[in-house]
Amino acid sequence: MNWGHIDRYAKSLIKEAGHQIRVSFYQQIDVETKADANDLVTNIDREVERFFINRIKRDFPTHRILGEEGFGDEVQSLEGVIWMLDPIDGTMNFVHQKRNFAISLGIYVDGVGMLGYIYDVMGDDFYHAAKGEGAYLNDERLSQLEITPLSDAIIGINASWVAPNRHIDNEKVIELVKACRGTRSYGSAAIELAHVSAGRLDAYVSMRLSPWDIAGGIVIAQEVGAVATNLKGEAPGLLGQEPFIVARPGLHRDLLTNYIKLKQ
Ligand code: 2AM
Ligand code: CA
Ligand code: CA
Ligand code: CA
Repeated sequence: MNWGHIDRYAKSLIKEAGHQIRVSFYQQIDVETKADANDLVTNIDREVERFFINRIKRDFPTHRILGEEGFGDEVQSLEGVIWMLDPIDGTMNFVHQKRNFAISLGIYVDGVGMLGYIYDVMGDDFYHAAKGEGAYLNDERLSQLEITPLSDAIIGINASWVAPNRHIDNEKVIELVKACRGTRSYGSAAIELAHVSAGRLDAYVSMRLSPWDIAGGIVIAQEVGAVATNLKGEAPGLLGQEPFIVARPGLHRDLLTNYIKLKQ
């Protein structure tokens, strides 16, 4: 497989899609809800996904595509080449803030992440990595992450996990919020993964993410030495929704052992 060619192709496709999204702010954006009133989708999410799929199917007919809006393939196994695509990660930000959203893409072969991309469209920050070749923000290589104690760490976590809920021991989350230096929530899993990879966040935790939210970001994060797993400490399955954590090496173990506890 000519990975250099696929890498250049994917980058140019993402840049073109980013341009389409920026132009879309001059058009009508129709907002609908999906699973619940706060789970948004727009015509632009769908159009951008279809744009990717039409191109990839034309130029790489043997590859499969797993996309959030469902225009791709029904993927039930990780065999072969799979493009895992979120056309807009952070749709609520896209609708309400017109910034802080990203195109997220990971290209996997037999379940192994080969290429990863996160494009913060309005910030024009393009994070990219090829397995074994380091991670980059635009043209700048990202440094390997060093160990940071929890007391000096900023944790990306949604405030809802501090309230009582059925998924996770919120008393432990309250302890975590007190023990760390600070918390942040950006509303785009891909951008939070990019922040961890660039050393601006020390960890990011989410209780329910899909393959397209994290596939690109995992490739980037692993190239700088971050650890990305489910809450059992296993590699994400990438076939369904799962809780997810990514963090600097030592911090990852500390968070899983002492603070992030799933209810039985
Ligand atoms: P999305 O914007 O592509 O839907 C914060 O909401 C983060 O969680 C975003 O990355 C969002 O991706 C993701 N997410 C995953 N499942 C979600 C859901 N059911 N509702 C809202 N956001 C979801
Ligand atoms: Ca969505
Ligand atoms: Ca998403
Ligand atoms: Ca999305």
